[in-house]
Amino acid sequence: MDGKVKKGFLWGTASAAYQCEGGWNEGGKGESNWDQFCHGPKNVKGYTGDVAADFYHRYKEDIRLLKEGGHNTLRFSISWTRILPDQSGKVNPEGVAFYKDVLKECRENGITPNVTLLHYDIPAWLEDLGGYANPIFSDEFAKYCKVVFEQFGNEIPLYVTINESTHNAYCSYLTGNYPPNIHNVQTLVQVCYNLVVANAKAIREFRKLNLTSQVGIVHTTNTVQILKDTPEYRIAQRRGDLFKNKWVTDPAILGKFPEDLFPLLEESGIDLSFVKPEDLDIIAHNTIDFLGQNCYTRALVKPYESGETNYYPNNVGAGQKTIEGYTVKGWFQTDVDPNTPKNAWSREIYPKTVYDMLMGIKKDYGDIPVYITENGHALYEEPDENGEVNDDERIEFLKSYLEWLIKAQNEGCNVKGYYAWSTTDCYSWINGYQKRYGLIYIDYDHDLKRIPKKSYYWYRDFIKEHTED
Ligand code: BGP
Repeated sequence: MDGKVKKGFLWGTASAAYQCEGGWNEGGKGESNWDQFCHGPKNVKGYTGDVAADFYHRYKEDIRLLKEGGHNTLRFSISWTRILPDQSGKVNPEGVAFYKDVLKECRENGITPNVTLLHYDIPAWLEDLGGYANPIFSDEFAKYCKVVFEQFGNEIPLYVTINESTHNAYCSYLTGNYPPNIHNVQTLVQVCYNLVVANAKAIREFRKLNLTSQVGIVHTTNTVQILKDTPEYRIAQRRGDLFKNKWVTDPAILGKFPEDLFPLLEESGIDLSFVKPEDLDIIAHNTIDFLGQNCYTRALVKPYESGETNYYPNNVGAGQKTIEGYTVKGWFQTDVDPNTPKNAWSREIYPKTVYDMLMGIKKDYGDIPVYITENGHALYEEPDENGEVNDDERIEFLKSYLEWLIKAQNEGCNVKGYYAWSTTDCYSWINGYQKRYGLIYIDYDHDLKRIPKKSYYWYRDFIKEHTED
């Protein structure tokens, strides 16, 4: 496959505060739920983001590397507790100054910042009050967003309210591998709802300021596919799509929940008394300007057979042979295609999913601008005897996904940017540091030295060769 993307396309990489910043208690930062969890007894593996890739102290070096790598954008997130360290709501000037410096560095290096306000790390005090499950969550989140919009205004051209609300909710309230480590389907549904409301309330604050910036949400659309075309499989596919995607993207883009969602939830025994008409009104009037899509793989589903509702991630790596997946009682469960390759964390490698996803968005939502806000390949890796990291497998992965992306843009999809996950190696939630995604290697044993991998140079050349003049 050949082809180029249109001029002005954003090419970059992505990261998140807890995973790359470090400096967990520096500069007046308050404690987050991830600090609390990683320092507590439930963190059985013992890894923390206390230092991570030390972006907090080395952002200048990292941003310079991005420029040299031909990037024109960077996606990163703001740590809520760096801006508002405690419940008083008092702004931390050192936290604001840190992000102002990062933004300045981006500007001076021709890097457009794409900034996420919530990438999994909420204040520990809020977590102690029930976190996402507490109905006050959406108001607290909107208050924090208002501060960020006021402090940074048009310095940030692309704001993302929330990263992967449902994935976060499934891990936190279904699998229980993320804090607060709960398994409760009723609470899960309420959390997903609260996050939809939180997104809309944040957008309401954004609109009040009449900024020239744009605001979006980042979702991970696993395009839901089936291996058999029967009525039962098609029902499972629709239910999978509701569960995986539509209860985030429909309200964010169309301003309303899918019509079949609430009846199906009630049929499954969920008490929906937390749904409030005033929330639905806020959702209806506060929709996004663009959609961020994290794209790793598709979701293959089949009709429900047995088992309780759960999500089975693979935080073990090569030692775990079962495929990551879902069971949603009465709705659907994960299917497996034995013929496709899987990575060491049992995730299916299926490059065409980016094309299918972009085509699906075009069909369901028309021309809404889309950014692929994450796409990447996890590997166990270390430098060879020459000190080089030859990640040919990652290059193959990125190349194949990008070819499908270019094809989708050439066929009329409004995709405007692409971010490889991740900028440097960083903390992988629960997995720790052996699971690497970066285009830049971090030598954790030698002062966090940065070593651009082969994929970093490959990406630089790919950008040059595949962008229209
Ligand atoms: C996405 C998250 C990222 C990142 C990535 C890889 O879901 O938005 O923060 O972690 O997945 O996930 P993992 O590190 O679990 O492999």
